[in-house]
Amino acid sequence: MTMSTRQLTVTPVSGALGAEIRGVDLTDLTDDLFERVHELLLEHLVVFFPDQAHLTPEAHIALGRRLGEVEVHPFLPKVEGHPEIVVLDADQGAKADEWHIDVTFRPNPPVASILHLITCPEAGGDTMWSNQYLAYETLSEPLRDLLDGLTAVHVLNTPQTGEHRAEHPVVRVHPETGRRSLYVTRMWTSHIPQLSRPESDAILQHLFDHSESPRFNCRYRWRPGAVALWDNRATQHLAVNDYTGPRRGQRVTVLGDEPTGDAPRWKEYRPRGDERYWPRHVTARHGYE
Ligand SMILES: O=C(O)CCC(=O)C(=O)O
Repeated sequence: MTMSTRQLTVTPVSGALGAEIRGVDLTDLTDDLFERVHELLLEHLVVFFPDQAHLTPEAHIALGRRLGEVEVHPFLPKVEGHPEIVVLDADQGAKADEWHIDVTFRPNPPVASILHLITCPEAGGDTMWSNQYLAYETLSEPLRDLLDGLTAVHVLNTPQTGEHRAEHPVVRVHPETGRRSLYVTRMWTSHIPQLSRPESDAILQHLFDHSESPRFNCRYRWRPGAVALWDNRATQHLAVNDYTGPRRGQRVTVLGDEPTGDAPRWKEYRPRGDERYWPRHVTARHGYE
């Protein structure tokens, strides 16, 4: 159902998460309007602002700064003169077509991201998000109880980037809403250190499949100039790679958070005898193959 509050029109994108907000000019956000947008972000997890082609780099960065510290990304290409804005250009290989939470291989992954799509295909190139509160809440009680007491290791390892690695709770507690969400992701999570290798592989595989399920998803059809603002603490996302031709976006990323959850209830798993420990769920990024 579409809801109009004062000058805003809010239209849910799916039953799981996401809302399109009309009636906002992101270059001219009053404090009151920003507060409303922030509330809508916490409620819907990803909010979309169509028709923002006039958004300047300065206004894009300023919106990020209202939410927290703006990241200067260590290796992605940037907009000239604006190191706070990364360029995601499909022609340069930026096709993030695997489910992920942004940058979980660092100790302080982003709170939020703001993507301004400048150029997009006539059809295709949609982005999907998945609600990780629902992913957690729909697990059985015994599995939730187990996961509440575990951590997971997240790894990026490529020749260009070197190795980045961080350990976070498998279930995190959102610092603003107090809700629990699942916090593992196919792109970066390598293993659960308290479990044996086959246990970790099997449980992670189940959690990846479950957390990406269509019943927790929304899908956004871009038009040039639209902006998406998402909460990286309770969502995953993927860009659908079903197009050819140009697709180019500019992203500001907001930092200022360290994932917290329950303390781990068990020590690290100790392999017995000559048992080999490396997790099986690895990709080329992790360098274990
Ligand atoms: O290109 C997109 O739609 C999503 C990009 C993405 O995955 C990201 O900014 O982390």
